[in-house]
Amino acid sequence: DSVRMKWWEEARFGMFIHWGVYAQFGGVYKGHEQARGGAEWIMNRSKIPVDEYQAMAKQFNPTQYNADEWVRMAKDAGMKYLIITAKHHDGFALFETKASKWNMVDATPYGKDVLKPLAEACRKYGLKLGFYYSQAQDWNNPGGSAARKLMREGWPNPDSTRIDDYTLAHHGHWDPKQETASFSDYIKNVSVPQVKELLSNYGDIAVLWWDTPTNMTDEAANMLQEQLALQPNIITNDRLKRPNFPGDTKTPEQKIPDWSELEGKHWETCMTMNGTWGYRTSDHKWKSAETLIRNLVDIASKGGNYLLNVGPKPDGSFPQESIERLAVIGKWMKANSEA
Ligand code: FUL
Repeated sequence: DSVRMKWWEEARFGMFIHWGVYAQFGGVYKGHEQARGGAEWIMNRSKIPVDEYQAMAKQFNPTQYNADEWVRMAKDAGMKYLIITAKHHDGFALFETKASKWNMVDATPYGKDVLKPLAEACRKYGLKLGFYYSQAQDWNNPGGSAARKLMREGWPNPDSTRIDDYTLAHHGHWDPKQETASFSDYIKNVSVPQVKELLSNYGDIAVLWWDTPTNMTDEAANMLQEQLALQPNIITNDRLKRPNFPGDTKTPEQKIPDWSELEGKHWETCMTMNGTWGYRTSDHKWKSAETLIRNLVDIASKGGNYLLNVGPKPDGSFPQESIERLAVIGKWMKANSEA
């Protein structure tokens, strides 16, 4: 075990990437700013019907996507690993999959698996690659779960009371299409096969980053965990299912834990550079490069890792503000490294 965790203990710094169809909205639905949460939550927060959300993928054509450039920027910033949302809560797979048509190859004009070139670039530059996978929550593949968020205080939709009543009566769902399969069918037919694909088709995968165990059962968690045997050295976090599946790492979100709080444990603080994980046009609350460097030093000195997020634009490029901050961090890293 200590051998398996060694690279992770030494890594200290990684890049998180949140990218998917939600980038296409940029936090705006029908002219209305999304009221709460990260922009990757827009489908749930604004209760966008399944057909409408899926139609947006027909415009998702990231012609500026350049995996080599992404990984080079991470490497130049001093990052040692990269974790990308292979599938976030909107259920959209950035990869080629036989388990659902709701994926980059079949549902977009771009028509290509974007994880393949990323895996190649990571090999080329010597970065470890990890996949974020929303195993339970899925708002497009039928049977997936949905966190119960209401609209009332948020989006000013004249229909919001009706939609909220429906959502309360339907375990967080807002579109009948979401409930045309059972959760266990979803796990069997989408989640498990996709995890199998992710752990089989991209070479060495260093991390599987589970998220939001809404509705998870021990049975479902066991089925997913069994797939990890495909990558014997893989490291997983604590978000598969609570409490029986602790994984290898703790995942404080948007905060740096107090000294001693996580002593003796493996932990990784994930954090946004502005206020959102997925791309949002109106979010200008960027942390300064100095703040980000201080966070990294603080976290490293306490024995943790810093997983710093970039939310690429729909065209596949990084926001300019992220590029600038990565460059400043990289300069500081070079000036302060022993080598
Ligand atoms: C959360 C998710 O719901 C957010 O969208 C984001 O992915 C964050 C890292 O984890 O729980």
